[in-house]
Amino acid sequence: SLDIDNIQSDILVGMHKNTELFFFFHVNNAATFKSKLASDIVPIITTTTEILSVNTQPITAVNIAFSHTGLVTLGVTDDLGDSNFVAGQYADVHNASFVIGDDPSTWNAAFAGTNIHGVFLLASDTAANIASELANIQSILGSSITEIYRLNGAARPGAEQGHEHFGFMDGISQPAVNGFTNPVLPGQTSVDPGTFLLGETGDPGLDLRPTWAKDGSFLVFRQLQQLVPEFNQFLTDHPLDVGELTPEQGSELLGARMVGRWKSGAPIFLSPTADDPVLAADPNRNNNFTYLLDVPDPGTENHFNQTNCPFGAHIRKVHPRGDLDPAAENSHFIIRSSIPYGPEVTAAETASSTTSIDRGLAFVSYQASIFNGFMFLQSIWINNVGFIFGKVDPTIGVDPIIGTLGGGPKNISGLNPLVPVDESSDFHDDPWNDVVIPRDYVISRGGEYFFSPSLSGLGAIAAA
Ligand code: N7H
Repeated sequence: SLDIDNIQSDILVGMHKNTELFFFFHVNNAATFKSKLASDIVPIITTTTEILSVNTQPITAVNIAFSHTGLVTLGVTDDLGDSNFVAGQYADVHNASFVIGDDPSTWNAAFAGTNIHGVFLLASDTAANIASELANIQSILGSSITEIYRLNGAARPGAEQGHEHFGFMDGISQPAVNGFTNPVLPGQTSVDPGTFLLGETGDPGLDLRPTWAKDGSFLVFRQLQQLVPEFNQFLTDHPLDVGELTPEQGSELLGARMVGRWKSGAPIFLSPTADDPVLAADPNRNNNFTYLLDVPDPGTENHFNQTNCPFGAHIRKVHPRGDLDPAAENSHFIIRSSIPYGPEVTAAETASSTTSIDRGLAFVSYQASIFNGFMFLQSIWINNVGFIFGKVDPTIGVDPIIGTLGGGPKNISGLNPLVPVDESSDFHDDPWNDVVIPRDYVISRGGEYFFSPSLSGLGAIAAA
């Protein structure tokens, strides 16, 4: 079993709070910083054990992670065995081999380059608690750090709690971690802890890691802006004309087929024509499916039938349950710990169908290999018009929610459930590509790659 007293809380369970601050900093004085890290910061870092029980949860949970330049600044020169981490996320904007799809001109200046050395994650029930913990940390560290940027995340209010800004329930599907997750829910895939934690069984870089890096994880942070009124206008303008649906229902269906789940969270594969909030709320059923059809000739049907779920639906692109062989699928799991940022859409924004206030998702994923995790999903699956591989249609399209073709229009096949269910149809004709998404509704504002060490690993960094 895992040493969960030594693993930071966000990696395996998340922060379990409704407000979260991402505080990005630069280290000015490494010696002072390291001495305070050992004496005063490590003792306030929240462990996995602490977050698991309400009795031991702190008022404000605190995690810390470092970029590569941050570690170097602190005198840590060990190679962690991850080249994406070493180069930093900004370098991957210009990566010609693996396209994450970002336009550098939309990046927040704070993220451009490698100026960020570390990030504090502070999570609590109220912004006031976070402000007071931040003040505490700033008084401990004094002028040894400078703030570079901050992003305030918060759960959406009222009935939208748990839903991201487009309105879809988030945080439903996570991989189970062998030796940790208990119980494993129906439909959850169990993977080795080394998929997420360095130095554990299944770590793809097991031989490369310095001992102090054990039980740390790479944290990918992305500020993903969402153009909510524009997205809603697109759905309103393109209701799917299927059966007896009203235009409103046709628009709902289009959104659900882009995501792969209804706004409630119910998977469209199990409930293809209408939302099912009871299914959505049942953890024993809401993940219990693959995309393999239960029909007389599934081998053939699975290659072209998109009636229940488009090949390109967001949750199918990033977790193609059963579409690939298990080995190919299971090495690309990430643990997500994202939270929305920014206010609710205003009446003026709705009326004009135009975003004027920045809002979106403060995306966080954990993985033991940035390439196998975030990078692979983003470049080989999400932004690849040919993925899911092996289907009859060779131009499935990019992920309709977060995929990009340089900001331009995206042809996505299978969004309309009435696309051919007959293999003899000419799949190069328009019916496969009958919904064109005119622009991106998710825009990257930048991010960075970090390493979230174990508590003993933080001690080793302080002593470096
Ligand atoms: Fe996604 N969305 O609201 O449409 N995502 N995502 N994501 N995402 C998921 O199952 C969304 C993003 C994954 O196991 C749900 O928990 C939005 C990135 C993975 O079946 C919804 C953004 C990456 C899963 C959304 C965004 C991923 C997942 C369903 C950006 C990886 C689990 C809720 C603004 C690089 C899939 C759930 C599975 C689920 C949305 C970003 C990956 C509703 C709006 C960048 C692996």
